[in-house]
Amino acid sequence: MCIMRFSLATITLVMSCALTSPANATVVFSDNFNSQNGGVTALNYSGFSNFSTTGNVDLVATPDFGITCAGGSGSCVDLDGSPGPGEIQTLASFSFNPWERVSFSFDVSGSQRGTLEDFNFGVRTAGGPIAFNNVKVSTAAFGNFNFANNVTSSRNFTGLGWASGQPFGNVTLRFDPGTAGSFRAYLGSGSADNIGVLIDNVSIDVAAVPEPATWMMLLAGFGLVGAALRRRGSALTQRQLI
Ligand SMILES: [Ca+2]
Ligand SMILES: [Ca+2]
Repeated sequence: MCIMRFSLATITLVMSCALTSPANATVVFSDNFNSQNGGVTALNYSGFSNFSTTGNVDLVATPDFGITCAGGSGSCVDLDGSPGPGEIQTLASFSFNPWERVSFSFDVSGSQRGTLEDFNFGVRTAGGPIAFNNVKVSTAAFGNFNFANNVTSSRNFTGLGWASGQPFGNVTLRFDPGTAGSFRAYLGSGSADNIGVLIDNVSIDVAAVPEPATWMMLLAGFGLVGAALRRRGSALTQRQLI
């Protein structure tokens, strides 16, 4: 029985590790815009360190125009420039493999200036279409949304309306790529009246799901169970013979 207790404890340990071990998340990109342009507001800004721009977006430093960026200080991006519409897209592209999970995350708030504003976001593959599996968008404001798998060159989410007073909250797009590839992430607005949603704290991470090491632990655990059961059977046989 001692062998069995040891084995069950081992199994519990292995299963516990498999279920609770954080995925091997690697943050491959993050930008809070706070040091951009020396922390100074710039309308129709296109000098981002990590993003290209299309159309016009504004870099806004708290508390200019009555705007407070995420966390109560620092800078953020108004996606509807002077005027918009505008878009920012990561300069770098980020690679992934089929055993990994990709998450593109950012904080977004309403305009803080009395208008209902739209925005759109997504990812564009840099090396041709890929399978987007287990696509999920999580929002602090409105909960979680799951989407069907498909194979495409870009995964876009458009026409999202954010009320003026909607506070900064996280939005995360995650997907499990079916094949290796790479992508750039973007955020944009369709309106052009100088006032848009505010974006802050953009990040991208790539995590193995599950980690190969976790699978190895699971396989090792199953091996121990098999060995324990074989030893138990052998002991019973010996007792029966005695
Ligand atoms: Ca910021
Ligand atoms: Ca607008």
